Amino acid sequence: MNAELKNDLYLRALSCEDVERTPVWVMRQAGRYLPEYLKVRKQAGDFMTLCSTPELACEVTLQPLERFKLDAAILFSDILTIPDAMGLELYFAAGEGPKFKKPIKSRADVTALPSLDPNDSLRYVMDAVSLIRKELNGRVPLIGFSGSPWTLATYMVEGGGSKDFSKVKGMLFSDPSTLHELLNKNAIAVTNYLNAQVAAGAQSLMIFDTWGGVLSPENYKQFSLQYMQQIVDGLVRNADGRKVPVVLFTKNGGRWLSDMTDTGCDGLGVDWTIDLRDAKAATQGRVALQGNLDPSALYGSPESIRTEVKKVLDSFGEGPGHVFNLGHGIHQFVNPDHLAVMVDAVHEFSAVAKS
Ligand code: 1CP
Repeated sequence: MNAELKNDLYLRALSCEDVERTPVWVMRQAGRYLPEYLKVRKQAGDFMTLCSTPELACEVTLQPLERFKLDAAILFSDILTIPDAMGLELYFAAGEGPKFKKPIKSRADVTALPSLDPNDSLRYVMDAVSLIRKELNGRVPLIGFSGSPWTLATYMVEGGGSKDFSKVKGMLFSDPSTLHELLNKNAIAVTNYLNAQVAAGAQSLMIFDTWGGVLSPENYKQFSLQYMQQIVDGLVRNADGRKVPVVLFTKNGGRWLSDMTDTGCDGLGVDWTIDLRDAKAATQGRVALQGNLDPSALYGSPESIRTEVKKVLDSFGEGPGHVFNLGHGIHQFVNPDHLAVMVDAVHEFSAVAKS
């Protein structure tokens, strides 16, 4: 498992060390836009079987690395494995996205949630991490991940995805102590889950706070950021004699980058609604920045993709601490060849800029 890392650009960039060129990976790089992914998912039968069969999860994790010159692999799994393991029973209704059979409806439901031993009920994730790490054989680092306590709570209370978050926001305003109890349980579960991923071989960690941006500034701090802070404080930050960088990503959280930096994380994922010049000014080199091409730019022509890549690199400008990424996950209907254009352009332009 400890094969030497042949490409550590990603880890070095997250430590704000100098790099020969800007490393690049893509949120949801293993997913539905890839025909080879769809083939394996079909073979698995359904999404959860794919996640819970380590050999298949490993296979789809490695698929994008065969096609594109990426500098990191991300574990193939989902943020909703935690509530599933807590007994909410995740399923995917055709064409409707993730849903829970037993959503949280009351204080009693929150109190009844079991505490998790990630090496027991989420053993399949740890087995996937170990297998992927072995199969990577030091090619690039492996990113482990989880959802933020707030983002997990939105799915747990709404019973699936939501447009207006009426149930979870109803709870926030009318019964905040129940929501805090849920968020605290989620924060403990996420901390243990991420530490178990590191023990199994993850070399960097990312926390996806996809829905933090729907909160007011005050509520963001109280109901999302506070619990990400709790996690950052509880994480193992070194493994195999090397730092395990932690990256926080709040979609639509551009206003709060300075507060997020105060958690002591190593990097921030930045969506495309903020200019990296402003993100840099807000964070003052205290963290690395990961982002932030608009995922829809990949619907444009190859020529326009190259132009947009250059703009993102220029907006970060000189100095260490940049990881190129999309500002959110790659869209399902993007032509994979367009992602190759993006990745190749990052290689070409950032190496020139640094030589
Ligand atoms: O049909 C399919 O194959 C299912 C589509 C899919 C995939 C490919 C889902 C269901 N999850 C995943 C994998 C996944 N999910 C990964 C690993 C892939 C990679 O990055 O290479 C990761 C990191 C996630 C994380 C995730 N799941 C987030 C946070 C990141 C984000 O996109 O904001 C969220 C919010 C989820 C929930 C979820 N799971 C699946 C879907 C379609 C969704 C989103 C539902 C919604 O819009 O509310």
